[in-house]
Order: sequence, then structure tokens, then C-alpha cells
Amino acid sequence: MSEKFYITTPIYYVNARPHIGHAYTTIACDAIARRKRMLGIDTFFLTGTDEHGQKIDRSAAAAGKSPQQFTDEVSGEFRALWDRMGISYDKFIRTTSAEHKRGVQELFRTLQRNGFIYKSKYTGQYCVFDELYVDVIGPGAPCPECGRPTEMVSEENYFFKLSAFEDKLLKLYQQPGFIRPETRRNEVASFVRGGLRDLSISRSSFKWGIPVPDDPGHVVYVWLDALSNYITALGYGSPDKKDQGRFKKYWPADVHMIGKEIVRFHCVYWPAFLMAAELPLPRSVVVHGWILFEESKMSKSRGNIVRAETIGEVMGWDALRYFLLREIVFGQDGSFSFDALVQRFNADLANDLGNLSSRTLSMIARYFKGEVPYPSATVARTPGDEAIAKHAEETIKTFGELFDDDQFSRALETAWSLVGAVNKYIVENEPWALGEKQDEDSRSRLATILYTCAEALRIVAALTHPVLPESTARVWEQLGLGDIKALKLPELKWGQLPLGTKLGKVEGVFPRADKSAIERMQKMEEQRAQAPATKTEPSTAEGGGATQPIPAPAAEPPKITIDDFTKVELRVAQVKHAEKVKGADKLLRLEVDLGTEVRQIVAGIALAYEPEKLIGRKIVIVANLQPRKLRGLESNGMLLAASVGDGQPVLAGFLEDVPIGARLK
Ligand code: ME8
Repeated sequence: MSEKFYITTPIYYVNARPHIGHAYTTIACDAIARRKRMLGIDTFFLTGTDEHGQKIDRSAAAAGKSPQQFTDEVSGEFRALWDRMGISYDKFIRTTSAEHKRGVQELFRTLQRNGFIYKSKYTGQYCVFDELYVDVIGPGAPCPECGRPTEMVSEENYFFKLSAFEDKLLKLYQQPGFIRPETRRNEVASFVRGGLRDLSISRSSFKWGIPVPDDPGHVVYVWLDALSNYITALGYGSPDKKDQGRFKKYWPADVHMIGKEIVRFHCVYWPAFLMAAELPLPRSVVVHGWILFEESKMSKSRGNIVRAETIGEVMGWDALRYFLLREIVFGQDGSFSFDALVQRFNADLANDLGNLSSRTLSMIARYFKGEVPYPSATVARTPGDEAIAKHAEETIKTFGELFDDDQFSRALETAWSLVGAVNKYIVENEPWALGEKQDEDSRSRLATILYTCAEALRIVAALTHPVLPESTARVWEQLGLGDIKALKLPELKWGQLPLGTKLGKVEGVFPRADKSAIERMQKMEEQRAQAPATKTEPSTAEGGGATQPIPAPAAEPPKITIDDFTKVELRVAQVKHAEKVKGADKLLRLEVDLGTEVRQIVAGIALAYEPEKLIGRKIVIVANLQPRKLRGLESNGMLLAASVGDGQPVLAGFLEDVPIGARLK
């Protein structure tokens, strides 16, 4: 292993508020980074936000904000959450920062200089949701990745010669450990074997991106922009010597941690860009599965999200960290439920570790005036004492091997096997009975037992600190050991607990959660789901502390009768003409055909739809709405659209063909 360690999370799209799916990747990286630091390795942990591209441009527009204002707010939320959770990142990169822009332009120039970029016309389908060029035919054809309708793009673009890298990439995948777990390798290799086409790496029909050097009519394709964060954050492209030094020191990355849906970008596009730029390749791409909630991937677009704040506020951050790393087999999908969270917390933390800690420490406080007792030199040790010491030594070894192989769940399982063994040892040895006796042999025996328990507790706390940073730091202090950060993991072995150490104040670390905890969490999430999107406070430059307010419950909408409903005349109309309304960013003037007449409607969809793309589209309108004037133009009806995310309109439509003028009932 190298003496430095560079680990990255993906940078998160700011079109969604952070949820525990995002927290999962971040927590896993945080745990790894913490362990590396404890091992004495010079570690750099990067996270940040992905803020350019058409998807973000549209989300901002739908929220009625400028892209900069919108991205400032949501990026601030991510950062504030990581700060609240105590995520130990070394740098939080934003793709809208000057250093990143400079680095991306430098990479673009390098690719150009090395002859891997040419200009050509791109005509084809594009999935805005995945920010991906897709091989499907026809307007609205579903994206093969996510199933959403794709959009036709016909632009003069810059292309990257991806096709030149097929063989080199296939060779790269042969390198053991480049893609982890192994199972993901075949998937990527077969994609590459299927043939690679050159990749369009610029867009010219919108502006929210990094301008292509010397051709500002184009912005850099958002994935080239985003992937470059891994090097720009270190200082790639900077004229500053210090930045250059940091880049030289930490690049290549040791681990790019990603979710399984973005493997292609990290294992095909990214190494190809780096090869073309003659830069070293990352040592590994580590792929995890999805957190499922209510049976499907937790995501904003499905609306099935759970916020980390809810769990942190009710159960504590360590509960969330422990649950995600213990319950989910890393690499596979795993389900989240409040019941499972509370069950796991009570069984492993409140009962097993909590009991070991409180029983051991309170007996030392009670029987030895709060000082770590000296194991007896006169009364013989039992095989039971020896077995615990041996078990602890083995745990140090196996925990490390499993953890360093990304098998967090199994690593924690081994630590809990030690916890279980010590709890059993306590029951078998009944220290409380010995505590009642005053004879020297009983005191000596008691000293050995409690020393054994305290030493095992110390080892469990040391090993699990990367997963349970807050609570193990408290256990450490209660053991009288001061700041756990001073611990050097490579030196950890049995028998180092200093004798006679004065314990800190002994108190419970994991209070048991009851049913009301589940109800509270569910209620908090229901309230959030019902409430309209709350305005979020941008965080300070240092992130820090801002919590999202818990919105008040929304009132139940009143029920209406069928007669009320039939008063609303909903009809199919076809857009004949569409144009922007001068001086109003959000408005489009539409002429729509109802079969019997052509009407003028003024609609607030200009930020989400380009007028030309609406021509010929069949939409649904409320035909009997009283006319009203908008910007001096009469609007005679209202079109129907779903309001998604932060209010982005998505027009209602039909999968089958429907005649113009048909009524909806
Ligand atoms: O993909 N379960 O950003 P993103 C597990 N900006 N992990 C989940 C998850 C879930 N339900 N939902 C999200 C992007 N994630 C790009 C990355 S990198 C150069 C650019 C995790 O915000 C998953 O790891 O949509 C995913 O890879 C990451 O969040 C970022 O998702």
C-alpha cells in the first residue's frame, strides 16, 4: 500500500436534496478514510457537488431561480449535512468553482492538443435525466437506462475519440482490483467489447456549463466536467506550485467509490479521458449497490426518500452509519426500513455493545473506585480469560482484513462476535457476586475479569471507531484514555490498557429506542413529503450546522363531489404555435387547436420547454377556465402539468394517440 491514500465520493447532483442514498456513499468513504488515517496513512478524502448541465439548468428554472442561486442553495445543503454528520472530508469541491472551471478547460485543451478531439454534427437522442447520449431512435423514445422519454439533439459538437480506447480499456479491466467487486467487471467489459463510438463532449443549445476554450458558444458535456473534479480538486490545471504539489502527491486516486448506475462513466469514459491526457489512471473503482426503500431505489424522482436528518435527530448519526454498513452487504442492494433500523440499533448497540460498556465501566467505578484494576499476579488466569485475549487478537486481524476488502458488514460481525463472547464471559464469571466479597482472592479474580472486559471493550472501540466515531470517542473517554484520535491502529494489541487509569464519567452511550422512535421518524418524513418544498438557507463558506426546518403538517385537501369534478372541462389540445413572451422569462404564448377552435394560452413553462419542441404536441388543457390577462396577453385556458422536484413542470400527455378535442373524464 502506498503511503498516501486518496478516496472520492461521486459529486452529487444538486437537482435533489440529500437523502440516505447519498449518505450511504459518503458514510462508506468516511469510514474508509477514518481507518486509513488511524493506520497512519496520509489520507485525502474528497466529496462535493455536480452543478452544471441541462438537468440542473431546468431544475433551477422550474424553481424560479437562477442556476447559480439554485446550485448555491442545494450545494450548501449537502455540505451542511455532511458537517452535521461529522463527515471527515478534506475538501468539498463545487463544479461551479473557478479552480474547477480552469482545470476542466486545461484538460479539454490537453485532449485537443493530443489529437483526441474533433468537431462534427451530432444528431440523436439525449436523456436529460441521465445526461447521456443514447442509441435509440425517434423523438420521445424511452431511455434504455431509466425509461424516461429522450429528447432529440441536433447540434454541431466537439467529439472525443473514445473509439480509439477499446483495446486499452479491455486491458485495464484485466488489472486485478481495478473494478471492485469483480462481478462488475464483466458488465463493463462486455459493454466495451460491444464497440465504442466517439463521444460528443460539448453542447451548444444551452449555456449552464463550462465554456469550451476558445469557443464559448459550446459548454463542456457535463460528465467530462463532472469526472474532472477528481483531479481539479487536487489542483490540476493550477499555475500555483502548492496546488501542483498536491496533485502530484495524491493523484492517482486509490478509490473512486460510486453507485452501480454510474459504472460506465467511471470505468469507460474517465479512464479513456485520462489515457488521452496521458495522466495516471485511478487504482480502483469501488462499486456499491442501492439503498431500496419501499422496494425500489431510493430517489427523488420516485419520491421514496428518507432524509439522514430524520435518523440523526431521533437515533443519532452513529445509528445511521452503523445500520448502513452493518445491515447492507456492500456491493449489493439492501433495504432500508425504520423497523429494521431500530431493531438493529437495539440489538447490537443498545444491548450488546451498550451493555458491555455500561456493565464493565460501572463495575470498575463501583468496585475499584473508578480505576482500571490490575489483573491478578497471584490468582491463576482461567482458560476463559485467555480465550478472550486470543479472540481479541484474532478480531484485530480479521476485522482489518475484511474492512480493507470493503466487507464492512462482515468486519462488524467479527467485532460483535467478540462483544458477544465478552458478554457471555461476564455472565459466566458473575463479577457482581465476587464484588460482594472482600477476601483477597475474590478481589484479585474480580480485577482480572474486569480488566479483561475493559481491555476487550477498548479494542472493540478502537476497531469500530471509523463506523461509530461519536460513541466510541465517548467510550474511549470513559475508559480514561483521552482523545481517541491519538490512537495508532497498527500498534493496537491486547494488554495495552494502562493499569490504574482513572475512568472518565461513566454514562450510557446507546439509550434503547422504543416504538415511539419509529413513529417520530415516520411522522417527520410524512410531514416533509406533504409540505411544499421549503426554501433552504445557503450555508456559510465553511458549511456548518444549518438544519433544515421540519415543515408543519399540511392540511388535508377537502374532498369534492363528482359534480364538482364534472364542472371542470378537461380537453386534449394540440400545440400549433409557441413563442416566448417578451420580457417574461417564464412565459410561453401558445396557440392550441381544440378541434373546434384555436385558442391562445399563456403558460409558465418557458424555462422547462423550448417553444419549437412543443409544436405538434398533444397536451391537456382546462378549457372552461375564465380568461385572464398575463403580461397584457389574454390566456384562454390552462394547460396541465405535473409539478416535480422543486416545481419543475412536466406536461401531461398520452401514450396512445388521442383525437384533438377529446374530453377527459
Ligand atoms: O450520479 N442508494 O450524482 P447523483 C445508494 N453527479 N446510493 C445512492 C442512492 C441510493 N438509493 N441514490 C443515490 C451522480 N446514491 C453524478 C455523479 S461523479 C463524477 C458524478 C448515490 O447525485 C450513488 O452512489 O445522482 C450515486 O452514485 C451517488 O449517490 C451520486 O448520485
